[in-house]
Parts: sequence; structure tokens; C-alpha cells
Amino acid sequence: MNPELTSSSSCSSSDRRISVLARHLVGVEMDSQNDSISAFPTSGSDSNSVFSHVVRGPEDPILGVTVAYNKDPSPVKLNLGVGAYRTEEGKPLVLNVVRKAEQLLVNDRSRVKEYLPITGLADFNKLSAKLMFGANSPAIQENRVTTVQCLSGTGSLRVGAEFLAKHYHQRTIYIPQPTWGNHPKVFTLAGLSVKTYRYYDPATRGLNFQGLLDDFGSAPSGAIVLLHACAHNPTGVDPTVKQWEQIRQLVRSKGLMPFFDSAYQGFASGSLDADAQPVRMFVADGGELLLAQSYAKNMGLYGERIGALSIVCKTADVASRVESQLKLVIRPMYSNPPIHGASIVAAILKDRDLYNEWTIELKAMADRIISMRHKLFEALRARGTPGDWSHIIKQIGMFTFTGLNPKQVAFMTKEYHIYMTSDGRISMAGLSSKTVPHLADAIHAAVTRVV
Ligand code: PLA
Repeated sequence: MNPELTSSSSCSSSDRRISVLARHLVGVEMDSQNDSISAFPTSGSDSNSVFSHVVRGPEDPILGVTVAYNKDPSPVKLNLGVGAYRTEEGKPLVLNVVRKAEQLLVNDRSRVKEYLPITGLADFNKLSAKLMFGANSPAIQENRVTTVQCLSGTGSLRVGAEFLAKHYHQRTIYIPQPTWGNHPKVFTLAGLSVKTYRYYDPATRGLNFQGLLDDFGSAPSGAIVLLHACAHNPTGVDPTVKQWEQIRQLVRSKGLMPFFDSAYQGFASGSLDADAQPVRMFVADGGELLLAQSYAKNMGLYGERIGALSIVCKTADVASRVESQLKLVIRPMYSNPPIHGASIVAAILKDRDLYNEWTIELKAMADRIISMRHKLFEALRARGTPGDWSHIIKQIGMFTFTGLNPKQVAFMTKEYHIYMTSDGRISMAGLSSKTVPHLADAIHAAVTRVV
């Protein structure tokens, strides 16, 4: 038996906790020999700490860019690291429709702050499934979809991955090369084994379609494949509809399990339905899949941490058993999800006027990003910057994968105070008409002066 669980030692471990708390509160050290209290050294060596062996971890490759940016006092500094939308004035944007929905929620005195069910807000879940799979989706009508509210896209991926690690016969997940930097960590920590498939061809700055097909073709039957639903991060390169159809056929014929990550619905084309098309093609064939949805970008609800995991199953009975197991994954992880973001999303999705207003604001965000692509492309052309920069206008979604190397990125940060991830990805959503010339100057200097 674990000695920690015996009553006498649990007593001593609670004593220990009390003594740690006492030390923390009064800044004194309990002498373990005679329980007398002695002065606690307030500075100097950390050799008293049981954590003194802990080494400093690295900053996150994406969120760490913001940490570095915040420390820079330069007035011309520019953060193009994290994918967060900014206005033409360079400010974060709270959508008008979100403000309206929040006002409705505040005015509704019948609303309470009780716990949500483990699976989250029921309305939110139904409406999220409908948003991606479509109003007339047979899978929804046949109750073959289970949807659970999760902590934004990341939390949805993690819950889905933990479910797969526990209940699916194949533990290997293939992720695109390259992909969002957090994917390998999320999946590995959930208990899956991560492999990559070819996706991006640096020579063409486009899709390595043959490489993708070959890698899916040689993956073991049943393996999980992570697919970016649209606006691939970081490359901005998506398959065409025709290519998606070929991918679908191969995935189904090999019995691979698709896991869609949809963090940018509406940001690729400006249309929620058009961006949902690849996922809908996979649902239409009657096969099974997982989907992680995020409202961080398309509703600007970054900090509300609101998203959903859907699992499309073959039958209603399987879906309901799957849901019962998702609850067992979620309950010990965070018990149940937060209520505010889900209530905002549900209010918008269920009201025709609010929904329409949202689609207009979303399209405006997508259009502003596209106009930044054109402005940056033109600015480089005007400067005669060496190289073919047409990928800036061809790539899709929030990011441009510039092709700048880590040395050039470091140069731009040092000399121009422009912050971006070291793989050369820039968030087009962080640019404005005013900052385009500064970025173009920096890129021009980097490619002409740094090899
Ligand atoms: N999936 C992909 C492909 C993403 O790009 C992101 C966010 C997420 C999931 C997770 O988003 P969420 O948990 O906030 O819903 N990627 C950002 C932010 C925008 C980040 O790294 O956390 C990025 O800059 O890449």
C-alpha cells in the first residue's frame, strides 16, 4: 500500500503542508528537528529549496515573441508573432456583435453562474456542430455527432487526443510538416505518438501534394491524421477542393482517422460555409472523424478560451457512448468549462440578426488581412526587393510564411524591432497600412544584407 495513503502519514503530510504554509506566511523556517522557529534566509543561495535543481524552461516559440516584444521600449516596435487580429490603428478588436451579445447577457437577470455540465453549454454545442457541418447535415440529424465544449482550440485538441489515446486502437498521429508549434506537444502529452507527413515544399512555396499522398499511402492502416481545416498555420497553403477530394478518398480507403483542427473558419475566404467545405466533404461520406473548433480568431474571443470538440460516429448509440467517455476525460482535467464565452457564442449563433452581423464583421477582418497582403507585396515590388514575393498574395489566412531564415528574422528584430517567429512566419493580421513600409524596409534590408 502506498504509505502516503495511510492515516498516520497523511496526518504528517498535512502537518508538512501546514508548516510550508506557515513559512510562506511569516517568512520563517520551521526547524524540522525540534519544531522551533528560526530566521528564514530571505536572499542569497537557493540551496534550501527542494526545487533548486529546476532548470529554467525555454519561452514558448510563439507566445515568447510577445514576451520579448513587451520588453522592447522602441516606439517603432511591431509584433507580428502571435496570430491576433489588430485594427488599422494597431489595436485589439472586440467585435461589435460580441459587445451586443454581452449586453444581452448582462441585462438578462435570469442568468446565473451555476456550474455548466461536464460537456458544457448544450445550445453552444449544438450550434457549433451546425456551424461546421451545416444546417442540413445528416450526421447531426441522425444524432451521430457528439459535441463537447472545451477550452478553445487547444483544449479541444487535447481532450480529443486523450480520448483517442484511451479508446482508439492506433496511437500514432501524423501531423503536417510544418505545423502549429503546439501540436506535437499537445499530442505527445496526451499519450499519442507523433509522426509527420510532407506538406509544404519550400522550393515552390506551395503544397507538396505528391509527398502528402505518398506519406498517407505508407502510413499504417488506422493511423490518425491531423488536418488543418483551412488557412494552414504557419504556411498559409491549403489544398484545392479537388486535392481535398483526393485526400479524402485516400484517407477513407486506408481507414485513416481524420482529426480536423479548425482554428480559422471564416478567415481563409471570408465565408464560414466555404471554409467548412473540406470538413463537410469528409462528413458527407458517412465516415468517422474528430474536429477541434476555436472561436478565438473568428469571433475575437481569444481570452475567453471557447471552443468545441466534435466526434462524428457511425451511429447514435456509438456517439452517446463516446460522449460518456469524453466526460470521464474532462472531469478530472478541469471538471467543467467556463460559461461566459459559450454564452456569447450561443447568443450570436442562435439569433439571425446577430449571426448576420457577425458574418459581416468577420468578412471585414478577412478582407483587411487580404488588403495587407497586397500592400506588402506592392511595397516590396516598389523597393525592388530581390526574389519572388507572389506567395504573399497567394497564401491564405492569418499568416504569410515568408521564407526568411532565422538569421534574417533575428536581424529584423534587432535592427527594426519587428517581432516574428524564427521560422519566418508573420501575422498579417498584426499589420496596418501605417506599418507596411517599415516591414517592407526591414525585409528589403534583411534579404539584401543577411544571407
Ligand atoms: N490550432 C491552430 C492551427 C492554431 O494556429 C492555434 C492558435 C490553435 C489551434 C489554438 O488556438 P486557441 O487555443 O487559442 O483556440 N495559434 C496562434 C496562437 C494564433 C497560439 O500559438 O497559441 C498562433 O499564433 O499560432
